[in-house]
Amino acid sequence: MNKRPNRVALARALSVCALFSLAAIAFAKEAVNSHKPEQRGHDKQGLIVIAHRGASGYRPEHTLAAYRLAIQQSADFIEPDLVATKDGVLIARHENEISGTTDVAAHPEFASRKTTKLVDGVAMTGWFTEDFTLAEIKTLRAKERIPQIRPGNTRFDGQYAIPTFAEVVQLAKQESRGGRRIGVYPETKHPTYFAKEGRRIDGSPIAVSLGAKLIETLVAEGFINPAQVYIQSFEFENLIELEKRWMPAAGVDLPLVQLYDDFHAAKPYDVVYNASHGANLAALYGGLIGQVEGGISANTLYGAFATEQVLQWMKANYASGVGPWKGNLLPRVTLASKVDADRNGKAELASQGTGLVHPMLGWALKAGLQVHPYTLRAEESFLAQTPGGIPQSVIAEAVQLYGLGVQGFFIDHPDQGVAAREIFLDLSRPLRER
Ligand SMILES: [Ca+2]
Ligand SMILES: [Ca+2]
Repeated sequence: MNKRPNRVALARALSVCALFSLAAIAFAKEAVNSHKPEQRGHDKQGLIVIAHRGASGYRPEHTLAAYRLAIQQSADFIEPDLVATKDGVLIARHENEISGTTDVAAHPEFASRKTTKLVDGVAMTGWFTEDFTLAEIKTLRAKERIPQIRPGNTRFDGQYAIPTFAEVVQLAKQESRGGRRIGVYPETKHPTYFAKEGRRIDGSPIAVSLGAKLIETLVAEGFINPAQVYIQSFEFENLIELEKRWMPAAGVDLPLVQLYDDFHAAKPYDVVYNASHGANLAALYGGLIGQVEGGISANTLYGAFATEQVLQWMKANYASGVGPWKGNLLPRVTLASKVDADRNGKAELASQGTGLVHPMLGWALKAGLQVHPYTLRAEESFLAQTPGGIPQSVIAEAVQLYGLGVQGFFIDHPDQGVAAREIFLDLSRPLRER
C-alpha cells in the first residue's frame, strides 16, 4: 500500500496548520502591539537612568561630549552640576574650584587668580568660577577628574570647552526627536555660598541666586516641561525658595529633588550657615523645623531629615523626590582586605553589603516620593560584594536597586544602567510572557 499521498496530505495539512499558527502568532503580536504598544520592550515602567555628569565614566565630566554620549547610550536624563561665573552665567562644573577638571593651572594669564577660599566651611586653594567671566572660562579646556581610575579618558583632555547650562539644555532640545524626550536634571552647587557667603577674589560679595538663574535659563530656553526636568540640591533653603518664590514668579512648576549627604557625618550647609548667623529659621524653613526631632541647629545631621515625618512634610511642601547616598540606603562595611573581583591582578573591591536597608527608602516611597540614589560607577574600586561574598557588577547593583523600589539612579556609565533596566524588566515579566 502506497502511503505517500497520505504523507503528502499530512505534510500539506501540517504546513497549513503551521502557516495558520504563524499567522495566529503574528496576529496576536499585532493585537498586543496595537493595544499595548509600550508592552513589547519599550515600556520603561517609570524607571529612569540619570547620566551622572554625562557619561562621565567614558568622557571628562560635564562636557557636551559626555552629555552627548550619555544620550547615545539611551540615558533618560543628563545631569549638569551648576556654578556661576563672575558675570553671573551658569556653567556645568561639579565644583566652583576648577583646577581638578580644567587646564586653568596651565594658563599663565590666570596665575594671579589662584587663591584660597572657604567653601561651605572647607578651605580650598585654586581657581574659582566666580572670578572668571564666561569669555575667560571659554578659553579653558576640560580634563579627566580621576585619571588614575579612568586613564582611558585622559586622551580627551584638552579637547572640550566648559559648557554653559543653556548649551546643555540646547543639546537636550536638539536630541529630543523621533518621539524621544531627553531630560535635564540640574543641581545647584553651593547655593548658600553663591547667594550669601562667598566673595570674589576682589572681596566683593558674589550674591548670585543659582535657583533664580536656573529658572531664568529654563524659561529662556522654553524648557519647562515637568516630565523633562528635575531640579536637585543638597541644601534645603534653595529648594524651598524655588518652590515658593522663583518658580511661581516665572509661572513654572518643576519637580524638586532633595539630595542627602551622609546621614551620619554630613550637615546641610544652608542650615549650618543660617543657624550660625542668627537667621530667622522659621521664615526660611517654615514647618520643616517642627518635623525634625529637637528642631534644627548648626549641628543637625542629614540623618535627622531621613525620618518618616520629615519626608512626608517635604512631599507635601516642596519635594517630588529624594536623592540619598547609596551607602546610606544599603549600608556597606569595609573589607579587611580588598578583592580582585575581575581577576586583573589588582585587588580594588573594598566593601561588602550588610543586607540592611535603611527604612528611609520605605518611608519615602510610602510618602509618594521618587527615590534616586547616587552614585553608581562601574569600576571595581566603587563596587561591593554581597553579604554572602559574591562580587557585584554595577549592573547587579542597579538591578538590586530597581528591585527595592527606587525609580532611578545617578550613574557614571549610563549604558550599564540602561542594560540593568532592560534586564530587570525582562526578569520581572511573568514567565508565560517570555
Ligand atoms: Ca551632581
Ligand atoms: Ca581587579
